[in-house]
Amino acid sequence: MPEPTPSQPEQPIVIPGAPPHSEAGEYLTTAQGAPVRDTDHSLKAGSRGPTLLQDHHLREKIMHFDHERIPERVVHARGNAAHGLFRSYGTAADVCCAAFLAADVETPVYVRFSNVVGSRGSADVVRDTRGFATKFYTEEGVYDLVGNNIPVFFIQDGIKFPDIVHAAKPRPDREIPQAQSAHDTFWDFVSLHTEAQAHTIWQMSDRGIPRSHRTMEGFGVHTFRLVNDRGETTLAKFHWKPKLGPHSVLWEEAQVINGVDPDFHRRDLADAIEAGAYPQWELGLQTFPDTDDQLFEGIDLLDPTKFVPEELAPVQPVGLMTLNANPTNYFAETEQVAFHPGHLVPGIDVTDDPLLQARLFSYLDTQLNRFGSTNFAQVPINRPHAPVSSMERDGFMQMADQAGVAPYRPNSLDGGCPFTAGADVAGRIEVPKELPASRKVRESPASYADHFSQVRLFWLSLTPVEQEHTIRAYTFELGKCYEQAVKERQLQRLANVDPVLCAGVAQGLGLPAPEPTERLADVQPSPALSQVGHEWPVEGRIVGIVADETSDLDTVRQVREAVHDGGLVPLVIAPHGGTLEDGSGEPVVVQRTFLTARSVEFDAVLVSSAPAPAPDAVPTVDAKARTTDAVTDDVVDPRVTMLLAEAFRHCKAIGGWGQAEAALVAAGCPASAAGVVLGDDAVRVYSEVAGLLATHRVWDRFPVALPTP
Ligand code: HDE
Repeated sequence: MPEPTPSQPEQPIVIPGAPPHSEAGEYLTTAQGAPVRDTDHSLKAGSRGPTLLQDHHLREKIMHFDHERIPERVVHARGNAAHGLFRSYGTAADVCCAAFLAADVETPVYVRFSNVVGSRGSADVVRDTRGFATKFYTEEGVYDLVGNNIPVFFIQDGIKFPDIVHAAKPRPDREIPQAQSAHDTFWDFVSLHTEAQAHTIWQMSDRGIPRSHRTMEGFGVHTFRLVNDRGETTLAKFHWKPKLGPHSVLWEEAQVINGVDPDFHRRDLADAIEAGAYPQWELGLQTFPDTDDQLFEGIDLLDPTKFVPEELAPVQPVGLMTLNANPTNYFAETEQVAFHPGHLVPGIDVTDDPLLQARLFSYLDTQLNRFGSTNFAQVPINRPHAPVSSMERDGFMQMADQAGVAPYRPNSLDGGCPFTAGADVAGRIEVPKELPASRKVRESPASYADHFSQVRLFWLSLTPVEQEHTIRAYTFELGKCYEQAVKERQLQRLANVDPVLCAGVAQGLGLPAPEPTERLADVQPSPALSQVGHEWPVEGRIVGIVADETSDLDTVRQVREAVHDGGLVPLVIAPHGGTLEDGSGEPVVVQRTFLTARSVEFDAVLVSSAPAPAPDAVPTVDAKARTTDAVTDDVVDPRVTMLLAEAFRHCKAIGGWGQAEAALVAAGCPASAAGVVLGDDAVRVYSEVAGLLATHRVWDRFPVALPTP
């Protein structure tokens, strides 16, 4: 009998001498490493003859290609991701013993942002909820915080998840519409399941169309149970706060973006990281005493359609996450990353929230479907950075060369290894919590019956301009429905939220505004819910600079440098690609042309000239961009006037010098309007524009008039 040997951590097989897979080899090879001389012609009986079955290279190449796809995620199919680092402040140590939350601990992370409804190839900036899933590779194992950008969810019990998803996904008969909720089945479901109104109003607000993943908040949604070193428990909600602040696009921008750049969010994140403008989020905790009733200020902490206003429980920062590297391979990393809300580490436990409980079932199942194997945890992006010493064995695509002869416990042959962790460690994940005596029932607690008070709270916390956007979003979505009964039912739900909201939507739909069927809740607004009225850092924001050969290029160079030095991204927009030159100084490199630029890409626009129509402007087509009848001849390139008119309409800060005013006049933008800065000192003009950008948009350019009920 051999001597007992302890089990080894599972490791992928490393055969001595096997080099890593690479496309930079000396020559093309088959999957077996044999040299390939010709990959363009299959092996045939003569140049016109039938293909020979013996062509192994052909069969291998085609077989592999045929199997390149794995099933896309049933929800959150469209996503993009980045690597980064989480550095903990240590401020959570009193409530949570997780090693990665101890002071100054640095933990690698992989974060995947996603849209919920659309398929993998759908457009980015649709109105939808966004996923915000973070994998922390901690020294105690993988911890996944699988959250969204909205702190409440559609349903209170996970058993309804297939129903809401079937309702939100395209209709089963025609498979339309793609990636949006503006259709009958969605509104049918959410108006019948009134608990869904809590989530829906967030989605209809500007939160449903984020400007960037970099300007998105994240929420763990459920309440979790934290445990400290002394075994004491605290209930907590997780928050991600973006350093750049939470910002959104306008609906018209979103519609344009989905046409001109369906990969807008994906490109934005990757470009920012590549440019070194690393996005950052602070992780924060709202904490609550772990009382028997699991209520806080009357709010049921187990009801995932409820949030706790920050004014009642401030978000306490516990660490900073920086995303600093793009993935090398989309499929290997972003498509194969497998999150699970049950991937927990000592110090963090789940609660009895029935939505969370159902999620604990779902994610393993979904990974089995996607990977076709139980061994997905061995894919490099999913591998814990902590040693793995499980007794799970074999299965499809087993990568680990597991040593030891006794994959069972107890054993004496492998020296009893691996030993189980002590209660001091593992007991911090599965907290021995007493449960009240109860009956086996299919029902919800009475507190779950309140479906409108927080919807009203959210509505009343928005500024008028955000309320106006929300009214328009509901009106757009319901306006796309065919079924009159669905529209009327949803209007009835809005009547239970607020008369102004209901009147605005009713007006747009051409329907009478119904009376509420419930007494309107008396709630205290939470200013923290509004995205307007604060100032935020402007680093990483995009500034377009319109220029041509008539511009003073020295000034353009200076402004570009000032934008760059401020940590923003300057993009020169010119009549043609290549460079602008004036015979002195460095040529000015052009990043966008009048043809390729569209206003929606820029957070602010600077104008250094009034460029005449470029040779590639097509008068009969591009003249459609003309915004005022007063202009009879195009003195300014119509693509430039369109860019300015759109930026103006979308409340973006606009600055100009030189002949800029002529361009603005041609675009129909009054130079005296709020947020239009003209002057001779271009750098000064820019710095005023950057100041305006701190509030994201010039909100007071167009005063808001809300309907009267
Ligand atoms: Fe998910 N969810 N979910 N979910 N979810 C999935 O798992 C599910 C819920 C969230 O980037 C799936 O790996 C059920 C809430 C994110 O890979 C699936 C229920 C929240 C992602 C699944 C919920 C989320 C998913 C599909 C109700 C916010 C993308 C692919 C009980 C807190 C993760 C996958 C990524 C993905 C099921 C509710 C967030 C099918 C059954 C609430 C961010 O397993």
